[in-house]
This record gives sequence, C-alpha cells and structure tokens, in this order.
Amino acid sequence: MRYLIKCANNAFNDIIKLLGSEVYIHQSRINDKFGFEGSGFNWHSDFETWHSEDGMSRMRAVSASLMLTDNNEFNGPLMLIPGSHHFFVPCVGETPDHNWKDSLKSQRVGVPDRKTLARLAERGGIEAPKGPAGSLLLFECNTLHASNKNMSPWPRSNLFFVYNSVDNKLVEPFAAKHERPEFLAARKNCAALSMHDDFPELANQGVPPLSV
Ligand SMILES: O=C(O)CCC(=O)C(=O)O
Ligand SMILES: [Fe+2]
Repeated sequence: MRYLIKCANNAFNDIIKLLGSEVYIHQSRINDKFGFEGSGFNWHSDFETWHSEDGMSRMRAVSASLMLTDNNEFNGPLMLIPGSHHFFVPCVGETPDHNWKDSLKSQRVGVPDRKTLARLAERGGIEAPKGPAGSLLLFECNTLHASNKNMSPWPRSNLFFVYNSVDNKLVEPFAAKHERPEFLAARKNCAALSMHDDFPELANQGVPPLSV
C-alpha cells in the first residue's frame, strides 16, 4: 500500500505540472471486472460526459488509473485512441433524466458515431496499455477509450482518480437537466489537494514532500 501511495504522490506532481495549476478530485471510482464476468465499455470520452452532465467547462482534467490487479491482453484492459483528445466529438441525442443510473453500467447515450470513431482510430491507432498490479496509467480527459469484456479467469480491477484544475470547477450542466450526485461530480469538496496536508502521517513514513 505504501508503494501505491508513493506512486500516486509522484503522479500527483506530474499532474499539477501538466494542468498548470492546483487540482482537486472531481471523481474517484473502482472499475472491477471479475474473471469470466466483467463486461465491456463502449467507446466514449469522459470529458464529453463531464461537460454535458456535470458542467465541466474545459479540458483541464487528467484521469489516473491505478492497476490493482495485473492488466493483460485477456482481462479487458482499457483501450485508448492516441491523439483523439485533440478533437471534441459531439454526440447525437438528448441526455435522459438521471442518465448515470444506466450509463455507468452501459453507456448508450453520449457515444460517438462509428464513422468518426473509425476515422480517429485510422489516424491514431488503438493502444491498450498493460502492466502488473501497481502500474499507473494517466490519460487526458477527452481521450476516446473503451474496453472489452473480461473473458479470462483473471480479475481486472483499476482504481480511478480524476484530477481537475481548481480553475475549472463545475458550473451548470451543459446538456442535462439535473446535476449528478456529489459522489460522481464533486462540487462541495473541491479545495486544492495537498498530499501532505491531507495525510500528515505520510511525512513520517518516508513519502517525499510535495514539490511542485
Ligand atoms: O474500466 C474500464 O474498462 C473503462 C471504464 C471507463 O471508461 C470509465 O469508467 O469511464
Ligand atoms: Fe470512461
């Protein structure tokens, strides 16, 4: 666990540099895919959802996915289209009320059309970063991504943290009637993060101080 915390702390510095400001956590979640059972996710951009349903104005967020189990070619690793973050792909359709109740299980609204997906995949290819438990994947919030179902006996479990710039806090949703709940889109708890302020005990455990 200390290794994971240390690894997250190092990434934290990089994310602050990438976004050029202090950050807070917009959303965190564990994406579990049990062996033989875990389902796949359709292609989407997380930013498209956060913009439409959460009122995130700009692409000033980075997702960090910490692999809690090995991610290999068989257990449904994340697939990403490199370079797709340069394009905002508008999605056809209206956001149904409380869409998150379904979209988190299977996203049907807010998914790009196939022609655009094919064009972007032809342009940038598709990559599926794999690695042992403890690996960390950072990706820009507008990158198109998806994953296949887990046909293998091995579970795939990833912990996601979404870091958003403090200069990009949520406003009213751009294409939904209601705000999503706080556990999906932080509006109250969004003070700038500081590892050591939040976890002073880490300083006594050999975790280096935050240097921006
Ligand atoms: O964990 C996955 O395979 C994809 C999950 C995802 O795209 C998401 O949670 O936004
Ligand atoms: Fe996603």
